[in-house]
Amino acid sequence: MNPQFRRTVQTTCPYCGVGCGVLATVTAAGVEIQGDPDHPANFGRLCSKGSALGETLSLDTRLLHPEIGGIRTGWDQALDTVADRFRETLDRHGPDSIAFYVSGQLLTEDYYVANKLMKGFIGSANIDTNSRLCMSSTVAGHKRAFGEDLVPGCYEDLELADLVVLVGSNTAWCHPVLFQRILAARRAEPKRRIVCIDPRRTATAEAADLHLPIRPGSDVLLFNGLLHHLRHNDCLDFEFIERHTEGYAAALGTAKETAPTLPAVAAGCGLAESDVARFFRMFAATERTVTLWSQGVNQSTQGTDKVNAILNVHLATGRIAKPGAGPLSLTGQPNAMGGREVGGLANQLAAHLDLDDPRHRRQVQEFWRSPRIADRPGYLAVDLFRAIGEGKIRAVWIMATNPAVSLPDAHAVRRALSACPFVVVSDCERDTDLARFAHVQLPALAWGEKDGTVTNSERRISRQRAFLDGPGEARPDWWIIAEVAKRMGFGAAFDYRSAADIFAEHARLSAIAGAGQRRFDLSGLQTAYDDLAPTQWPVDAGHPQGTPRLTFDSRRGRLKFVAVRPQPPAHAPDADYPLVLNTGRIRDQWHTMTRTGKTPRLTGHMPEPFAECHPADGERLELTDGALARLESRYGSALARVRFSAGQQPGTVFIPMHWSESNSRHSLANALVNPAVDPISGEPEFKHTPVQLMPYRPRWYGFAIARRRIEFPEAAYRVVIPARNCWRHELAGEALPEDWRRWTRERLGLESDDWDDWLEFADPRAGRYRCAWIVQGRIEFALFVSPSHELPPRDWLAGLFDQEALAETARASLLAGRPLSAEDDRGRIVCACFGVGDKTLCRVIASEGLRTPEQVGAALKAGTQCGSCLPEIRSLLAEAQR
Ligand SMILES: Nc1nc2c(c(=O)[nH]1)N[C@H]1C(S)=C(S)[C@@H](COP(=O)(O)OP(=O)(O)OC[C@H]3O[C@@H](n4cnc5c(=O)[nH]c(N)nc54)[C@H](O)[C@@H]3O)O[C@H]1N2
Ligand SMILES: Nc1nc2c(c(=O)[nH]1)N[C@H]1C(S)=C(S)[C@@H](COP(=O)(O)OP(=O)(O)OC[C@H]3O[C@@H](n4cnc5c(=O)[nH]c(N)nc54)[C@H](O)[C@@H]3O)O[C@H]1N2
Ligand code: SF4
Ligand SMILES: [Mo]
Repeated sequence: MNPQFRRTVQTTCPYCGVGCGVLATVTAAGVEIQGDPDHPANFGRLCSKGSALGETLSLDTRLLHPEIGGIRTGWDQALDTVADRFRETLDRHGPDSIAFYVSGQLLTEDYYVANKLMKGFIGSANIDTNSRLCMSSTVAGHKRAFGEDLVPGCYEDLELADLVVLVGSNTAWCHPVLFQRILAARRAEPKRRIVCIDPRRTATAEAADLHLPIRPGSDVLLFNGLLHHLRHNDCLDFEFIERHTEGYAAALGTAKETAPTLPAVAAGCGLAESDVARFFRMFAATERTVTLWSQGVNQSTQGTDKVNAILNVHLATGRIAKPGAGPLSLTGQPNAMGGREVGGLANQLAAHLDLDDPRHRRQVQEFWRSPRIADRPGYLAVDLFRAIGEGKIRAVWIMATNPAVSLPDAHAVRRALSACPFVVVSDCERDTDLARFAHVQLPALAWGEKDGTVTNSERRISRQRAFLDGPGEARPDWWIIAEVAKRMGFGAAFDYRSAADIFAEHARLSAIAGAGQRRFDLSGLQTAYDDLAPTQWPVDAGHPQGTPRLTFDSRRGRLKFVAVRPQPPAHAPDADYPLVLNTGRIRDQWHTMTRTGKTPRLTGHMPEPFAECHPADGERLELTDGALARLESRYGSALARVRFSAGQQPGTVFIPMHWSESNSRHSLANALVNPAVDPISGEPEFKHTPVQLMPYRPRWYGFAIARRRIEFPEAAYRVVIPARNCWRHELAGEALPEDWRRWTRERLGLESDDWDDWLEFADPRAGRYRCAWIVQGRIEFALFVSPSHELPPRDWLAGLFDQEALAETARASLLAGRPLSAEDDRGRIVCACFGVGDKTLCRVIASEGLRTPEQVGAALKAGTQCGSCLPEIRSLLAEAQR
């Protein structure tokens, strides 16, 4: 490439539903990433994950060619195989024997085509999506309250609100740029308040003015209590209730009955009465209130009811779709919303039309000119995989999601997949846990290569634009689906030349839906696809520039209160499984880590799977902070590093969802999680599984740092972590090798005279062993083994792999197993942008007497770029001042 060459493309971040605009500049040296100052979601900001996008584009683990049975093949052969097999299954076993399982990470155009093929041409509604695991409770709640899946407000409301209530959302880590917008608004107007309702004291809770560490699962009670309180204190907007809503009396009646008094609410939610009272007073007194929520609400067997309990208080106060006031669901995936618009769920049609309405079905069928149309809901995600296991579904196509990792009761899902006669997987990566079950693997273009649109949490449609050439034989998802459709004999309806063609068709269908009173309507989109600026739907004749806030008037039907009753989670802890397992996300990793797990910038913050519990529980259970623990539920078991945290409620344990067999052994969160689902939405209860937690006592702990990934098949616990010039392997084992040197050399595949310079320290009686292999002055490999989890600092050792020639002092400290000076150990990475660790931060905060994040930024640069680490820097500062 010409070294002068620079080309900047405006695109959208492929991670969370904030939907930040990104400027990607291709240079001879690589891809530079910046926030797009003109994008209204982020105005130039990016979080740690977005900033690191340029480092996740390597091709070494990509799937670049179609494969059948793990063997490379050509597109024709692969597509014919898929189409023939689907056609044959359809003819022999009927439309419902085939299923698609898709994803909120597909672009709208891909999603539209997948849904069209399944519902209109194969003729089944057996297409569900990972959004079932994510937003389906909100979709169901919206439909109950609004008659349609509508997000009334927009991000600007967060800056206009005087009170922001965050329910079951770790916004600081999961929607970081929005969280920064909320914090900036509070800085600008200090009377503004933030309330966080979460059983854990998260980074979000740390930054809030009031944290309500609610008993897991009790949100309906809290919001019923709030509704009752608002009525009791005469804070309702009766004019709004009368003009726009129905069902108020019943909802209030149920709220009164189930949440009779403040003490009853506080006791039921496990909260201090004074805290509940303070929250209720704040809510009552603040007209401009926005309530945001995500998975602490949705992923519950009461998820839909939780959503309606929240919507009820907004309807009752008329605080909806007003500047600075309204309910706002935070969507997880970049295109969770787009999927909802194309009807990608098994109980939707397309363009917000209803599967169970014969008129809607006819409209869509006529528009598609399709031979048939699904006329009843298909299987919802968890049931879909159950049906695969039972042999009811005989062929499944999975796109852009990894159910072997992300569905609850993962072992059952894996059994189902291995029993399924035909599994097709479209992905960008080659070696995922799911790939092992695929009969056919189809290589999809990835972010930066593909072209299309996504819709963020505030209904804003933005373009993702390609800035890289597609590698190998990878193709856009829509193309792959359309090719299969053509080969199944549905050619005419799938003859698209580009994503733009598909979007135009989708917009035309939305116009039909819009004319029939649906709010989802893109009929007014005038600009050419390529130039499409970020726009909020509906875009119709009345709103050619899009619509920041929806208006509600009775012409479109009344908004509905839903009477909701608090229910306990599906499974209560008992003597065998006494703790409640909560699962979720960490700041710098995205789901199964296929992209964020590639860059050391993002793996440093929380490199290993962990189980966070209250220190009192930990001590009672004889756990040791930093050692390993074993978790067990009725469904499976997992290993994780123990972290004591006073922010974790006694009786609960939290583990992250991210680790899989591809990068760890025995640390799969969903091996533990129960498959209970919300009866209305079908969304799984990822946040509440009874488990047992106990010390795991391996014979040895160790870690190895190497220039490449090493299998270590005997290690019962093994986590692989990419670092800058090496791979870290965290290990623990149950069998003690007789001879560590021989064991090590076998793992490295070394012949007896292969090694050059081998440093070694062994104390077999104490169970300690250390070695380092140096080739031509450069370190190749180091292993540290001990009977306890206390081992030398990894960051420092990994840093030695940056040296082209190992310094003499480094050799000495290698064998001593510790850095010669404390400064060499920066500790665990806190600031991902500048690689600043917790030990460095604590040292400098103490030695220079720093008191504010600004001072820390001036001294170490930490926190000055993306700001995702500011909540943690603030807690380190607070600790230092304690
Ligand atoms: N860094 C990062 N960001 C992401 C993602 C990621 O993988 N990594 N994924 C994206 C996706 S797809 C999603 S869906 C979002 C999810 O974003 P969030 O919903 O913010 O993330 P989670 O960590 O799943 O869960 C949120 C919180 O719910 C709390 N919770 C558990 N039980 C209850 C309860 O009964 N009541 C209440 N009130 N709270 C409870 C948990 O303690 C947790 O802190 O994040 C998006 N953003
Ligand atoms: N225990 C527990 N489990 C959970 C959750 C939880 O909180 N706790 N949260 C749930 C939620 S909210 C979600 S959203 C899910 C997420 O779970 P998944 O969707 O399973 O996780 P991802 O790692 O995002 O999977 C995306 C896959 O698509 C591939 N991919 C990326 N881009 C493309 C593309 O353009 N085309 C194709 N074909 N493939 C692509 C990636 O390589 C990756 O393999 O997890 C759910 N599971
Ligand atoms: S907040 Fe971060 S992950 Fe989410 S869209 Fe913006 S840059 Fe991407
Ligand atoms: Mo999600």
